[in-house]
Amino acid sequence: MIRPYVANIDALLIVVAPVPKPDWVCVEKLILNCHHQNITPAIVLNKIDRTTEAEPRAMLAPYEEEFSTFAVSAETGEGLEPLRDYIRGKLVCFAGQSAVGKSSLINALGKKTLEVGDLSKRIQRGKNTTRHVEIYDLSDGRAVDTCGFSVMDSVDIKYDELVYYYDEFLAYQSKCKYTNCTHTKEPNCAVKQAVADGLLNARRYERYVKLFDALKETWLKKY
Ligand SMILES: Nc1nc2c(ncn2[C@@H]2O[C@H](COP(=O)(O)OP(=O)(O)OP(=O)(O)O)[C@@H](O)[C@H]2O)c(=O)[nH]1
Ligand SMILES: [Mg+2]
Ligand SMILES: [Zn+2]
Repeated sequence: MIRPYVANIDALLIVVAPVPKPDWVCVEKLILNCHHQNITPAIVLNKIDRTTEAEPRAMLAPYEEEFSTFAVSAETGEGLEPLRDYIRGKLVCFAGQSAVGKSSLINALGKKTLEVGDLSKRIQRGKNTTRHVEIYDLSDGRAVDTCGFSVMDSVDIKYDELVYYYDEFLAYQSKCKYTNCTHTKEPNCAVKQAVADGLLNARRYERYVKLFDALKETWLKKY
């Protein structure tokens, strides 16, 4: 993978947290890159000690049908056992925004002492504490710590090319009314129909629309 720059991993653990505010576009982009490279993604919601009881389920719901998901706290140790089991015998890579707790999770899982950083008080953003990629031995597996993404990282997929990342849409789009259908707001869209008929994964389609809108907005702002 190019970002993070890693190879030969068994799974990419995409870490999100209630703070900093999750960048779901970044998450989706990582999922698409995994798909592209044949890497299994999993979603880890960290800092559940900072959430209400209902929040973890709500945040992970769009993903749990397709991927392994974990709700954990590196701080309290809550929920770490299933994650430990998942990592057993694997080389996994932690990725995600700065300050979601990637290094903290590796510390919690392996009793290591990686440097962890604070969030800046004013803007609640990470400070990019981890500056290099390194593999750590956990008791039963290995984990790669990576540098966090910051909100400034631009999304480099052009919105009208996004659809090519969703291979399974291709089978339907020739039947859309408009040849340049984006499968978002157009009438008589065969992709939308396939979602309604249960032929395409609805959660994945919803994330496509969300990412499409976000990419379009950034694109229009930029040009
Ligand atoms: N409340 C709470 N805070 C946590 C938890 N895990 C990590 N933190 C805090 O979140 C902050 C960032 O943790 P790091 O482990 O440095 O985050 P990171 O993802 O490695 O960040 P970068 O290296 O910058 O990409 C630190 O202040 C941690 O103490 C958790 O489970 N609960
Ligand atoms: Mg770190
Ligand atoms: Zn369409």
